[in-house]
Amino acid sequence: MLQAMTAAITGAQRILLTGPIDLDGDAVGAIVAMARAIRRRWPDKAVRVICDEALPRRYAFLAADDVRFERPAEATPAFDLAIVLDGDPRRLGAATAAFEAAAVRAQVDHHRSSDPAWVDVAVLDVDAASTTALVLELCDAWGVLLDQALAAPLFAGLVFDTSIFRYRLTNPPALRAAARLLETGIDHAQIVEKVLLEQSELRLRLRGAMIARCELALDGRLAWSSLPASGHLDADIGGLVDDLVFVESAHVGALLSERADGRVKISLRSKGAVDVSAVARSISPEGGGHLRAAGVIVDLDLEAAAARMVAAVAAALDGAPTAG
Ligand SMILES: [Mn+2]
Repeated sequence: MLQAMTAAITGAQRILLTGPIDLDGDAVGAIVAMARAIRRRWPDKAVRVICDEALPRRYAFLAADDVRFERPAEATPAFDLAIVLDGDPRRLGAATAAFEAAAVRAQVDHHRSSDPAWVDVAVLDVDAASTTALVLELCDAWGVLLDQALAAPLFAGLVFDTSIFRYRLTNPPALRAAARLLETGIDHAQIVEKVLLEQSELRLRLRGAMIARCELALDGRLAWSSLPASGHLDADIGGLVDDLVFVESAHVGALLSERADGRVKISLRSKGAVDVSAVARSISPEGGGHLRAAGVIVDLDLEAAAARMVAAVAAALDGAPTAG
């Protein structure tokens, strides 16, 4: 798995790194660390980062000036190798064309919804706590020295995806990786603050609106809420759904958010009895994610999206062993 990726990079000159739409802390951390690691190991390679969106401001501190996040341009010549990190080729948005045009397509990911058949080279491990944990394995395989420039983005991905080592994905390899990253002297508390704890005034108010509009359904087993379009971005509400799933009676939490493009993003969380990655896929084939955290974007208005979501969760709860 790692050898195939190493061979693909060795055989390429022009390398594209990309990530899924709605870049999160793990995607950004994985892309930044991967770009730096490839340049260290192969200084002659030309590495570019092209994503659907600009680098979210929250993560700007991870990228410095050496890793520039470009938006897709019409006249980009084809790459020898394109690598999508922390996502799959179906969710690249405007970066899809650049990815598809590459001679060799590769993926580094830990999502259940990913299928290695979609790419030529896959480093795929659903047990990895974060995609950055897999990038760390690549760094080790390449003998790249772990310093703060690599450790900070790698740590950002780990704490983002485990929500500071709380979620089940937290495992001994993740904690060993974290210990190694801290040994480089990174300011881990500051990374946690910037990546997860700091929030804008807008986000605080959206959280309030979400809580005020929360409803319990399916005998309290579903706690859900919705946010009409208010100029907010997906990045403003990422993770707010966590508040919903931890309502005592709930097995599933769901937050529906109306996007600027008129579509509705459905974010799903589970305490474990229900596989919300399967729920997301039952709502739309484009849905996906992890067993306990998943999402899907639908072309419906808020009301219709809510009805579709409640029906899908009801069906999943009926099939779940601890439901009822
Ligand atoms: Mn991830």
